[in-house]
Amino acid sequence: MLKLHHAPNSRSGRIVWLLKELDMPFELNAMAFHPKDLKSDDHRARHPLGRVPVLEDGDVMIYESGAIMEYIMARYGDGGLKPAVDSPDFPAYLQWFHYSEGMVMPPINIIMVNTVLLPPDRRDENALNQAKRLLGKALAPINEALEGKEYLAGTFSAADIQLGHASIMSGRLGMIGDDMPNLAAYVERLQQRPACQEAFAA
Ligand SMILES: N[C@@H](CCC(=O)N[C@@H](CS)C(=O)NCC(=O)O)C(=O)O
Repeated sequence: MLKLHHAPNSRSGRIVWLLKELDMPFELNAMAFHPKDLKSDDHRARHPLGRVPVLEDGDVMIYESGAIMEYIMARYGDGGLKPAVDSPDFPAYLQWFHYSEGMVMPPINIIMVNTVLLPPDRRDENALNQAKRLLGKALAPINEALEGKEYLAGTFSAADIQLGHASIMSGRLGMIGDDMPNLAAYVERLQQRPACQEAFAA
């Protein structure tokens, strides 16, 4: 059975979300989001940086949330949650799937570091403000792309998990303003999905 190495309120929720959407059984190794677990010798043997998510599948050990999503869909997804290669939705699927780690998560990381993770005396106000501006700029095209649409690439797909998760995080950081109504409605829509709710509760 697949085993997901997980910490709450982290990107490993994306994998829980995907597995729940696919209705696949899996074992969860729920660690604390704390160096005592993430930087332990056991976990560093799974991921050299001591990060999550990591997926274990028999002899396979794989990290990077996007790679894990693709791995699960390719081996077990039966063509679901991803447009076919010759579908007109396929380029948008690829673009938005990768936009999550490429454009949205980098400023989110800086915001998290300078609000939650570092002690107040080590936080950098300039870096925080710059990251907030960058995140606002990165979210605007998602809001535009969602004009008149429910999902990013045709019907609900793994791009909506990968970038949807980052969008929900952005909302929690107070970064989805009144000027982004499509994105706000999208986040609401995603949060109605039972698999999304289970992922954020895991
Ligand atoms: N690009 C990686 C990022 C992995 C990552 O940074 N995970 C965070 C949780 S969201 C983590 O494990 N942080 C713990 C740490 O930095 O010590 C992915 O998408 O899996």
